[in-house]
Amino acid sequence: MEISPDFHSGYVAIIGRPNVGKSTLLNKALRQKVASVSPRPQTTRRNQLGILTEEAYQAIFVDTPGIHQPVHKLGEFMNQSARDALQDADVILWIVDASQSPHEEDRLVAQFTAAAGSQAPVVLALNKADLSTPGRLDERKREYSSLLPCQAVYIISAQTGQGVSSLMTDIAGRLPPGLPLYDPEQITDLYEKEIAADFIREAAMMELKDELPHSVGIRVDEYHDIGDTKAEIFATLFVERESQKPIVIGAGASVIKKIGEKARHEIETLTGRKVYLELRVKVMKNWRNDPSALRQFGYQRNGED
Ligand SMILES: Nc1nc2c(ncn2[C@@H]2O[C@H](COP(=O)(O)OP(=O)(O)OP(=O)(O)O)[C@@H](O)[C@H]2O)c(=O)[nH]1
Ligand SMILES: [Mg+2]
Repeated sequence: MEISPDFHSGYVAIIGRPNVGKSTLLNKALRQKVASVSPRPQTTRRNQLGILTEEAYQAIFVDTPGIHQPVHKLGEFMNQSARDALQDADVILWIVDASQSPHEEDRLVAQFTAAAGSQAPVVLALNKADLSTPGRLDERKREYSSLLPCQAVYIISAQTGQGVSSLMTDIAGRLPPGLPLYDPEQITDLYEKEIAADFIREAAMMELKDELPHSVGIRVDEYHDIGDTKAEIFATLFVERESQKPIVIGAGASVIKKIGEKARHEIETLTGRKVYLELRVKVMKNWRNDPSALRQFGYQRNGED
């Protein structure tokens, strides 16, 4: 790829409260699914880069966990990850759900962003426009932009793609001049093994109800590529209580089978390989408050052992 002398590159922190569509937008921008998405809040648990290299720019998006009121060490880690992304950002892309008025957590996002003291411009994206009407959107635009000074406001649907290319053009125009920071072929910073763990958790989020999806932690125990066309993956789903184990397994292993099928399909699409996936379920008491368990699941900040 030939790099033009007026190339631009930089980091774009995608921030917002849980469930507003941050990861959906990342996947849409990259035209490929690398980040897990689910209808439940707190799907994303750690920062993930999504690298978009176009002819004139490289935008390094940082998908972050939704900012919320934490009740576990895991939640504190998640909020801190989002704050780290704010520190390093050249552009802050604040996503909100345009089908709803601001929540308490949206105010928390605004506070965190203001407190980060970043010089980076804030671009507000009112997402899920497909669920709203033009009159309502005007009202939401006023409500959200009163929470934090924003340099630009876009109305988008990360799901349908409406408004996404105008938003990308705006962001590209705000990136500082500079050479690409990543190989133009690279799409994300996570290994396939880590994305596989996220896709298994995404499938668990879809299949399980109430608090249970949030109690699940995934460890990929073995990941073997077999030639160029196959992969073999062995993973463990950890739950927090003995009583949760039979629910995750389901009658006749029906639930764990469904989780496995969904996850296998996503991993096959990502890797282009035929995947053999074996899942088992174990209990690790109160792991969301256990620093060593959090490390095992990859929930640790850069530079921390
Ligand atoms: N109708 C509609 N649904 C959307 C849109 N964008 C995202 N969603 C849905 O909203 C839900 C949450 O999407 P995610 O991308 O996981 O949201 P997130 O902000 O990354 O959430 P966390 O990772 O929990 O912080 C999913 O069910 C998406 O399909 C949109 O533009 N329109
Ligand atoms: Mg997410």
